[in-house]
This record gives sequence, C-alpha cells and structure tokens, in this order.
Amino acid sequence: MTNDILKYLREKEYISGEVLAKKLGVSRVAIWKQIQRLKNMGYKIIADQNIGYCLISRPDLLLPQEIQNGLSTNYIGRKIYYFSKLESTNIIAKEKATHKEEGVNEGTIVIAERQSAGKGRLGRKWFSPTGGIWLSIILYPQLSPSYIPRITLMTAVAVVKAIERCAQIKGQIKWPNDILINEKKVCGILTEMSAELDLINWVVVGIGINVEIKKQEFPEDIREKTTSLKEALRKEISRVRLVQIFLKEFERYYELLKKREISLILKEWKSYSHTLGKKIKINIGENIVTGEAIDINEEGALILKKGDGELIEIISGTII
Ligand code: BT5
Repeated sequence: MTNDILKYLREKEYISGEVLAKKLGVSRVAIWKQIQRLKNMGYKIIADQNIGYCLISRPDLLLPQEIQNGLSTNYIGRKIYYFSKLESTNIIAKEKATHKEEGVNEGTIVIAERQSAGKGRLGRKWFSPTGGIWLSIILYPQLSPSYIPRITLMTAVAVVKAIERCAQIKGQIKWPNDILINEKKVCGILTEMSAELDLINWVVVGIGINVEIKKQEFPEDIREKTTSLKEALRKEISRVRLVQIFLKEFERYYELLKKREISLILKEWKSYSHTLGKKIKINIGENIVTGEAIDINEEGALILKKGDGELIEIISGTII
C-alpha cells in the first residue's frame, strides 16, 4: 500500500487522509500508519490538519519504489529485491535463480545499500560500504555458455554509457570487467552462471559502482587505485537515476546480444577501451603473459600479440 500512497503523494501537492483512504478502500488510521512507515524509511512528509499530507523529500536510498518510478525498461528491474545490508547481492540472486523462486523472472534484480561480503572474481573481495550501487541482475538467456564473456562486455558498455549519460563523464573499459575513470577503478562486474553442456540455466551479473565513497574510506591497499563518481566529478550524482539509466542501457544491449548482434556491442566496447593498443601483462591462472593488446574478437576474447609476433586469444584473465 505504501507504493500507492506514494503515487498519490507525488501527483498532488497536498492530499487528505480521507481522500487517500477512499481511493485505497482502507481506514484513515491505516493510511496514517503507512505514512508513519514511509517517514521511518526516510520520506519527509508533513501533515496539515486542513489540507492533508504533503511529500517534501525522498530518502537517498535505492528503494524499489524509487527506482521503478520513472523506470522505462520492459523487464529489467521490473522486480526488485531490496536490502539495506546483506552479504552479497550475487549470493542472494544466485539462490533465487537456482531455486527458481516464484516471480523471479528474467531481469529480476537484487540491490543493497551495503554488502558485508561483496565478491570480486576468483575469490577476491569487493569493498561495498554505503554510497555505492551494489546490484545483481538475474537472466535466463537461451544462449550457449560461450556467451558469458560477451555478457560481461555488454554490461561494461551499458555501465560506461549510463555513467556518460548521467554524469557527463567518459569512463574507460579495462578488459574484461573494470570501468576506470581517470585511470582508477570506479566499477567492477562479476558474471556468474549455471549451465549444462550447451545451454545456460541462469546468469547472475553483479555490478558494483562507487558513487559516493570518500577516498579515506577505501582500504589502504586499494585506495590509490580506486575512485568514486563523486570524487571524479566533484558533484553529487543521484544513485536512483544512475540505476534507472543503467537498467535501460543494459536492457538495450542485452536485447542485441540475444539477437546475436554482437558487432555493435564490440564497436561500442572498442570506443571505450582502455586496453587496446597497450603493452600489457596478463595473469592467466598460473601463467603471466606479456604482449600488445591488439583486438577483441566476436567471442569477447582479447587478442594479444606476443613479443615473437605470435597471436593468442585470452578468454579470461586479470591485467596486472
Ligand atoms: C570485480 O572483481 O571487479 C567484480 C566486482 C563485482 C562487485 C559486485 S557488487 C554487486 C555484486 N555482488 C557482489 O558480491 N559482487 C558484485 P575483480 O576484477 O576480481 O576485482 C576485485 C579487486 O578490485 C579487489 O581485489 C580490489 O583490488 C579491487 N576492489 C575491491 N573493492 C573495490 C571497490 N569498491 N572499488 C574499486 N576497486 C575495488
């Protein structure tokens, strides 16, 4: 019911408890209780005895009703599980996808204000205090598991596009899953899946964006390599708006991917690339290879030209 009340509060400057009660078919006391609930969530609502309730301001939280108000996607983010704190949005999203919980359809998201055990790749930790966007998207693509690297690539493109649209700043994509601003990491992507031999069961794409995290807050060992949008821009960014724009971009590129129209995604990826044309060292499992990153192929693999001229394709690794 709080969502309906919010909808009416947004429509009018003032609306009386009586009118709200009539519209929703409940008592005025019930309305009053829901108004208290909204206030506890951080909504500023004033009440005037004669004219009723007025919504003054919204909390700066990633609440589902805030994200969905004005969200223009068809299915991404149409169902949202919100937590003020949890271990990891990827863990919860994977549980929901694995048990095929009711209503957990393609595009369902899990989002949190902070994570106590945020995950990076290969068991690494992801620092996730309040002030970021920590979200996971559940997908059921009818694609072969070989598409997973391409899902990470398209997500990276959706993130840089969203940052550019929302904050007018151009990020760069460091292969395969980092977004950098001013050479520092502002976002990481963790794609996990369950698959049969030739078909994906589900995919969970986890995205972490540092929006308003102060430099001193970052653990010392990563402080110099990380940044947040606020630090880079020196101005506030609405996390809700950024999520809305990101979800829209994500849906657009995901639709292309499902139609196997990879070339546009790759073209965009290349135009934001931080990696191509550089001499790099990549950690692949136990090995470190060095060479020039010359291209990225249709599968999302990085093409590295080694010192002796040999070309190798790298599907997954960490640039050091
Ligand atoms: C990643 O791994 O970059 C994937 C990060 C994915 C995080 C999201 S948040 C929502 C969802 N739920 C989760 O639990 N995870 C996903 P990787 O490429 O392995 O990079 C990890 C490394 O990035 C760490 O070892 C640190 O060096 C650095 N790092 C940790 N926290 C960071 C932060 N907040 N900002 C920038 N760099 C960070």
